[in-house]
Amino acid sequence: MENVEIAAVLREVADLLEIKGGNPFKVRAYRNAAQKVASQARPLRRMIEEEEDLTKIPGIGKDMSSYITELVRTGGLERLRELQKDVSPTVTELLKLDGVGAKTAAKLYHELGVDSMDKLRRALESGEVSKLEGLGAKTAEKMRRELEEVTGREERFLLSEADSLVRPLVEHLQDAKALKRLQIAGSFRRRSETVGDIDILAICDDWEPVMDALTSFDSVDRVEQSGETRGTVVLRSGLQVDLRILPEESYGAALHYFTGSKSHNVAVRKMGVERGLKISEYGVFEVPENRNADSSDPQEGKRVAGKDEKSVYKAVGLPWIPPELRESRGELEAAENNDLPDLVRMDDIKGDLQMHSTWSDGEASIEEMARACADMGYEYMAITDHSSWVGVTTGLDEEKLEKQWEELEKVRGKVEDITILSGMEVDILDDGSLDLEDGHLERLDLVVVAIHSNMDMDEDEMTARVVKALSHPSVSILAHPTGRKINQRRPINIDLEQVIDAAVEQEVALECNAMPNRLDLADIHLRRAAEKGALLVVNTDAHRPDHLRYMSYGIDQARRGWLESDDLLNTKSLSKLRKWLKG
Ligand code: DGT
Ligand code: CA
Ligand code: CA
Ligand code: ZN
Repeated sequence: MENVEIAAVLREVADLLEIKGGNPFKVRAYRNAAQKVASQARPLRRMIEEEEDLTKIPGIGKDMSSYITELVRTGGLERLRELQKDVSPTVTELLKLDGVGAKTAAKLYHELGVDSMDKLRRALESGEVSKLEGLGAKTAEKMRRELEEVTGREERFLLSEADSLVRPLVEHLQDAKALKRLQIAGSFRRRSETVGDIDILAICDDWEPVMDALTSFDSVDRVEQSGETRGTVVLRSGLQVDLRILPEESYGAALHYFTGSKSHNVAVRKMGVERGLKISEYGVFEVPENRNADSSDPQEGKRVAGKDEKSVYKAVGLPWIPPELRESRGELEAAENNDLPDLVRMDDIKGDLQMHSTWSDGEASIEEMARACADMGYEYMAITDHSSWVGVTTGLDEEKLEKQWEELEKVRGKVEDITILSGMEVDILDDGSLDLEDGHLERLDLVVVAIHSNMDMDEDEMTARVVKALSHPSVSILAHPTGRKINQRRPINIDLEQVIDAAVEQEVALECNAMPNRLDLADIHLRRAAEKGALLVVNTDAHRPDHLRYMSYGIDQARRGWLESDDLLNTKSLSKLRKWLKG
């Protein structure tokens, strides 16, 4: 059982407990624990195997530790089964609706017996919902719209979730006898922000032990098929995994085919047809004069390429194309013109310019964050705690900020192998002004601005709000520009073209927030911004040290946005960064 799965169970307990009306402290304890577990780099199952003490993890107490141990050892949780007797287990579905929290779900459930999306739809239609005390017609209407959206949306896994579910499976498969080579293809290899399923390719001397390894993997919930060339399983988390076993000579062609995207494949295949070649997952074949390249036999003709991926591209006169670009967004033309971008890499990153500490809603001290950033090998970092507006947290006002500077100075003395910039994530208020007075803004090394409140303004108002904030001379970075959360919250209504133009004019960097459920800006917007001459920056927005490793997801997204090292602010050396901040 992987950390994400454990976290999901703990979250479910929290949800059910809250809907039942249980002790709010307990609810919070489960929720916190779920968060902690999900972001641990080390698999808890391994800690349990090695009889390590889970309470070492901050936020995991004794009770929680025994629940997690029970869950990992038995695959279930008595506490959850009990709750599911008290409260209909399907009622947590309702929480997927934006704006429906446990309180509303509890009301719908206890007063109307609503415990599923279907029943909610009926209750909305009959007008019962709008009659509930404290809800009203407006809320009911919003619920109806949300319901439509959620039911039309397929659940896809975050790339980070897929990563943590697949890593142990790959390790397990690699131990299988007779395995020679293994690689993940599909949207996972293209580093899409979400993945529908996982496509694994393997070469082996004997298929049986490899298939057996797949179907016997601990997290497998059910086996859909398993045979000589293909196996499909569904993991307990709901993630489907396809394994294909290939002959060595086809490996490159299959890797190319199953990496996709589909539209990229179609375009490459078309280039093949123009050259008298048939390109399939089995290889690249010369089509005999009298035959049609579109005929159905995949293997006729002489094999001319396909052992490795490079040979497939070479057969149509192209250099190898990085998987992140294979979305049919002009990469074939760029490749033909020898104009593929030299994509940014993790090694290019010299610092992280947005993170939080215990001075606002972060969970680690400045010193802990600084040491963790130094461990990442960075040259610099910025502490950017929230300003005071953000209602949910205790942000910094002017007085606290002065105190924080004193602490920053102390930590600078202690952690010398990294430069710590003083920053702040300042709220953009409704009228576009900033939540900190100018005198203080000027004294900061770095001012990050962001929208955290009143997120449902209409487009014109929102655009004007953000554009005005960018015109403030102290602002360096616009954080998570669209505010979206994948599978959770829609982006704000905003005209990004205008925001990009303003960012270029005001020399403000636009963020690619690397939190795996944000990835904001998204790939196509990153690319658009760079094309228009905007500077971008990949930040983790870390709230504790282990979030810093999410930088790689931001880099994945940046690569999908065709970004090169020079397009980013945080690939600059410290002296160049300082110059830019002053300029
Ligand atoms: P996903 O799983 O929805 O996140 O996205 P993918 O891209 O992993 O798609 P998937 O798993 O359905 O198929 C894996 C790759 O196989 C896909 O990227 C391209 C290739 N493929 C699948 N079906 C077709 C097809 O009908 N035509 C072509 N040309 N390629 C296909
Ligand atoms: Ca897939
Ligand atoms: Ca698939
Ligand atoms: Zn923020």
